[in-house]
Amino acid sequence: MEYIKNRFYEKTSKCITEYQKLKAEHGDKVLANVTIGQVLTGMKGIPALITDTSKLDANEGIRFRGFTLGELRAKLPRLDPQGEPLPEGLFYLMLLGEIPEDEDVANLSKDWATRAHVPQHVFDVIDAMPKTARPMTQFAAAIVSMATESVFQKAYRSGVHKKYYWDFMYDDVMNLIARLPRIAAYIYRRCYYKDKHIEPDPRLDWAGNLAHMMGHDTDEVKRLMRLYMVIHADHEGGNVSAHTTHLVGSALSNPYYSLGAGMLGLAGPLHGYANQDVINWIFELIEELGTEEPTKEQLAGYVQRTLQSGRVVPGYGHAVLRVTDPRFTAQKEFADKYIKDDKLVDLVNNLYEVVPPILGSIGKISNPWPNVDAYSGALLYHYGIKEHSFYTVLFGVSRAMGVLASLVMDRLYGLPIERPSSYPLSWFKEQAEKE
Ligand code: HAX
Repeated sequence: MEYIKNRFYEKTSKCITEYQKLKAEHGDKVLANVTIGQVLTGMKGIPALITDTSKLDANEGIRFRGFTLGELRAKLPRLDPQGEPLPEGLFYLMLLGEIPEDEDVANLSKDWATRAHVPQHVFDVIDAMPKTARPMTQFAAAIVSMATESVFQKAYRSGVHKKYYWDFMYDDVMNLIARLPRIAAYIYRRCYYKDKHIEPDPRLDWAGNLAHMMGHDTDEVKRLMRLYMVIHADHEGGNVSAHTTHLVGSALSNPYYSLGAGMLGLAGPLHGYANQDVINWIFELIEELGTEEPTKEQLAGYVQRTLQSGRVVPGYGHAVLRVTDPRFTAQKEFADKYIKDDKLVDLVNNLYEVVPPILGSIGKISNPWPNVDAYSGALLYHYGIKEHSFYTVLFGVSRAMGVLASLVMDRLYGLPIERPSSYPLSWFKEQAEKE
């Protein structure tokens, strides 16, 4: 499947010159003034990272290489004309900047299937942990333990010229993405199905195989898994999982270390763990209210109690978005189309009516609208994937595609080690008091 790699090089290597020219000729150009407020609120809005794979607009949501989610769901290749696009197609688009043909996607599926063998020691590392270890702990440890396989690391140590780093990085990245479904499914079957593992089926697509190995081998779950893997894949470069992967990679750490670090960021409650928190919070709600079909007044009361107890309402709010997340809408459309009479899905839909006005009325919350995590658990639960402590692993399998595509580009551009400046709090106070 060398042609994908060659095309990637042909297309992206042109940008190396642009990058070098920008650096040499326009290095002094001022992009933006940084306010103390931006620094104190998590560096929001500071243009500081190069990410080509996707761009997030506050009022529109994510665009992958210029395409909205809706456009991609119509344009990317799929197995069934009525089904969801294959994540392989999205990866191709993120990497190359062009919509693939059916054949390209089929080739990528085959390429990943041939790279999917997971070394035994990775399973041994997972098995060394108690089954009660959080699935994200097992997932990140498994990823890091695969660094023994890193061709990038071997090449670096053998003294290869830095202009070829991207080439080895590409192979590591493809191997890594190819193996993630097997690792995720292994953790799933280990934790919840008494170690009764299911072998991969190399004829299946990447997401379909994940559903198969998890033991949810129906067309419906495969369709959901393809949607899930597409919508979670990337959210520009500043989110915690993407930024961490990129930052660790900037030290020329191998992609196994970089992604492992990124996944540990994803495991935080304000990021990817929110997809578990939402379901936990909803089950607590059902327990406290004593009904699976609460009224909107009951829901509003529960939301108020959550806020009064100093907690966040999980699945709502966003650091960049200021509208309902299109990834939420894509899942809602999916549910509206395929799911009838599901109390959990109905409850999630009712929360969508109840929560935003309450959060909006507080005043300090920048975005009262739902994000991707508000819906995903209800869909997985509906289709029988009820083990919510696993949900962030699924997010991680998908997110790997975006952050690793970017990592190959980072090495092709030859991006330097990242090193922003820090100051004591007193320095910021002095700046504030200056004229
Ligand atoms: N419930 C209650 N309070 C909220 C809130 C929510 N859903 N969202 C924001 N706030 C609060 C913040 O905690 C902050 O309070 P303080 O000033 O007291 O510290 C205030 O409103 C201002 O925050 P903000 O500017 O609106 O939001 P941030 O950019 O700081 O944070 C978060 C963005 C997504 C982390 C935030 O909205 C949140 O905690 N949401 C709930 C958790 C969640 O759903 N996370 C997943 C986000 C999507 C994602 O990354 N998925 O992986």
